[in-house]
Amino acid sequence: MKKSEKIWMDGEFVNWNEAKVHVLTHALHYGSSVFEGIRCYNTIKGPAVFRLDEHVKRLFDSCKIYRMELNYTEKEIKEAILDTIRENRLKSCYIRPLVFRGYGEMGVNPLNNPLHVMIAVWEWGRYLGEEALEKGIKVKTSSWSRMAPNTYPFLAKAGGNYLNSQLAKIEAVLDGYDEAVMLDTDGYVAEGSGENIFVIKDDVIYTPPTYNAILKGITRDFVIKIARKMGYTVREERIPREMLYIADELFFVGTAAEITPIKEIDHYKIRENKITRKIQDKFFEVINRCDPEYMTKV
Ligand code: PPE
Repeated sequence: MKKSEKIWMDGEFVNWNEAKVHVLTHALHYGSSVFEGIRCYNTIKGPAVFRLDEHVKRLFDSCKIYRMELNYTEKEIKEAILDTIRENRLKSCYIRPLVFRGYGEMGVNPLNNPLHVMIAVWEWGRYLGEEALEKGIKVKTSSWSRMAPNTYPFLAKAGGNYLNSQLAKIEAVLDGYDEAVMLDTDGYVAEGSGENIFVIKDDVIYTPPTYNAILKGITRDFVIKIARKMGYTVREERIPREMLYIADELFFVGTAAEITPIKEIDHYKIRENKITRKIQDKFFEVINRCDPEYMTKV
């Protein structure tokens, strides 16, 4: 990864190389962390953050689910994020706020361990490869299912959830694919290891509903809104696996992945991407012209 200069740790800026934790940090042993992934873009009005309010709200929701009581308000965290971008003098970057249980006691019970917050920013290009946005990617259905209801809460963006994602991603990469599509425990389409998925069939746009073992993605929400504004029918409904194979178009969305077309799934070719392109263009148009409905200036 590309290093920046400073990381915000519990209210102070520390040098990138000195932003360290103890090896007995609770989160290292038990996955007790929640985080966000946000992007700042260089727009015609200067650097601006895409859907900052929504991301910070989701971070606080994740904390609530895991009973992590922050000593900061949402407003303070938003300010800290903007300050961290300014401090590093970056025009566009990826933003990673992380809340984690620290060093103190050992054992599963996390309630007596200190809670820490850090915010890192760095330049991060194309998540799924240089040409992913233009040419599309190859994916496979994972042999691993997304977590079942009442196991790990999927509405929390928690560090531990990404063990499940890692298994799927590792399998996909070792098998020669760019990314995995995961099903829920009933066999319905859920999401990618780090993206939400959309399916287009006969000009109707489908995406799995929030109860289908998915992270309630902020890019997903944006795509649903703008696609409807563009006149498309968007349906949040359960998607059987084979629907992916007969789709006209398929694409992934997420902060890191942005809008990435899928050109092949399980060796079935997906030949079109007309509507995907239109949505992708709209996404970058909203960002580049710094639409105040979605963008917060740094
Ligand atoms: N599902 C998962 C499992 C997921 O991790 C992400 C984001 C999404 C859907 C899309 O959510 P949103 O970013 O709100 O549109 N994944 C983040 C982390 C990726 C990583 O490798 O780290 C991201 O895109 O920032």
